[in-house]
Amino acid sequence: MTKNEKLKQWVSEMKKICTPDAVHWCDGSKDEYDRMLEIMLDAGIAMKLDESKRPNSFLFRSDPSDVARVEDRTYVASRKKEDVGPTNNWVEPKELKEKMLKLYNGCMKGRTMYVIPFSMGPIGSPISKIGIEMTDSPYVVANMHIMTRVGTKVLEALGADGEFIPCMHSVGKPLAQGETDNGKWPCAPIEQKYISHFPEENLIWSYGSGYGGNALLGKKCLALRIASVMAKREGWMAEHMLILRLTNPEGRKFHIAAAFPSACGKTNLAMLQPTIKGWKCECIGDDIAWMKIAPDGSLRAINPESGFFGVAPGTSYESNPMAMESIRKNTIFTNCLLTDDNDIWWEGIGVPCKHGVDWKGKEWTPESKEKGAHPNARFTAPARQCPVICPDWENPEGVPIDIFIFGGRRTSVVPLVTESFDWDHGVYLGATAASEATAAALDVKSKLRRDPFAMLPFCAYDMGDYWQHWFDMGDRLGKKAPKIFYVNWFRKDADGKWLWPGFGDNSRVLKWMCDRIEGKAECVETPIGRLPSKTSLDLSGVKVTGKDLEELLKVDVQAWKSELPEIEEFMNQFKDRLPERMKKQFAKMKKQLGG
Ligand code: OXD
Ligand code: MN
Repeated sequence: MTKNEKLKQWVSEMKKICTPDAVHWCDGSKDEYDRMLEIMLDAGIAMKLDESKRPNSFLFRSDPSDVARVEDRTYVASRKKEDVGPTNNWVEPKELKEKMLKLYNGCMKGRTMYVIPFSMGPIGSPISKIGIEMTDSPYVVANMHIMTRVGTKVLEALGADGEFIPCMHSVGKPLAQGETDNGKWPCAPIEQKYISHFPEENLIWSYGSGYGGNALLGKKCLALRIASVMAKREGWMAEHMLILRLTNPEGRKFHIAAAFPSACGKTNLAMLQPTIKGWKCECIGDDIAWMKIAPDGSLRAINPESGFFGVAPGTSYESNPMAMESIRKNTIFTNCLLTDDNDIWWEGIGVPCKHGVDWKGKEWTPESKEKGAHPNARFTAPARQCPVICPDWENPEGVPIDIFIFGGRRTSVVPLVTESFDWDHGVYLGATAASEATAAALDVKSKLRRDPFAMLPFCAYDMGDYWQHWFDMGDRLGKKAPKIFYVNWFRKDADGKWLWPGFGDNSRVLKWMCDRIEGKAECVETPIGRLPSKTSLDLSGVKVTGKDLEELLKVDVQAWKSELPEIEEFMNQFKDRLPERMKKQFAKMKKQLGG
């Protein structure tokens, strides 16, 4: 229990509304984790995997309607509509609360309400924040144990009058007297799902979904949406970025934070195994970075999470051996295929599967029409299990960021790597980032999606104001501002063949960036930014033909020019919130492209 009156009051208030059968305060212990899994094994919604192959690991199958984030059902309820801008769903806060209170009323009948005290970031770090999630889902409790720091030590850090971010969650499936889940993943129908944010109150209310970012509220809801608003208010940064450390053969350490939209290989890059001799890469985080300017003027980053909630399909010993090692034990799998020998499998795991049970619980063979694993099937694994986790990954002071990278999945037009001319141009590159479709959100259908800073689904205030915040941070960082680059690993030739080997060979591009910082690598000036000169990329031992390299580093001025009207239209939606400095960047780009 806690001495924090505000917390006690909130718990008792929500208990009255949700009427759970019991309340359990989570202590974060291993016993508690085991108990959650036991409850779910008994309810028939968890399966224990083979102990010798995958120790202490479990498989869940969600309801087919509850497999990803639901952007259409995600709301930002600021007091003023104009503050959320055109990229968020706005509802008047009072109206949304009234609607949701009706749903919360009695929603935990037959279930236990778990109170999860959690810290985003190492407990006690000047960059960390405390959240309290209330949930009726043992699946959420177990996942939060992995993804955040949970338990009594957080309540101790909170003390009697510390600040916390209240995160309310229910799966929205009360149980009648004697009813059990009986093998069925509990959730509410799509039209009753609400993932709601009240930024002025630092408050999160989620109802109806038990899955991922909709339910593990520390992640997208707190560490990105609510934190984005707090960061703007308080002068720091909450970004959808991986963090890694790259050490060169001379021992100099570079810290890189990189933003890519969902399903662009962020986890792969975060755990990169360099193919160039003498370079070492270590992972600090794979999804979110919180950054503050330290007293020495450097930008210091922490990973607020303590686990990986990674997309399983496509993960293999070839694409990401370090992720495969991270998930060998103590891992929760969701919506993967179950093999006949009680292990997991998914498309792109690198080994064949002849027979199994698919993510919907149906018999599956390679001849089946449907996929064995859902494209957004996930693993939840402790970060400490990653063999290349950086020794400083829990350093409360964070690591100093030298390089920002933006990117997206573009099969054409965008070259392998571009260095921005300066900070403002880098902000323009981040703002105009675009990617081709993803499976991480249920309801995103358009082919090319502009996803500024990979924050489109996660920035909970006007995107124009967010860009201004980036310009302001650049001013404050001055000479200590990280260099900004834009990358695209996904170029294809006219026959649909990948032009760049990717994966470990992406280290060659990172090396070029580090060498640029040290003034050791050449570049060529182009209208869109600085690109590597043909000889400055280290391609020793890799098979990239001269023709492919030329294509990878080509700037097709005509193609870039043809995207300008759409970029202009995209920017103009922010009306008077579009920063003057962004308009200037656009005009400059247009001029440079001869438009
Ligand atoms: C994620 C996402 O799950 O970005 O990380 O959708
Ligand atoms: Mn993400």
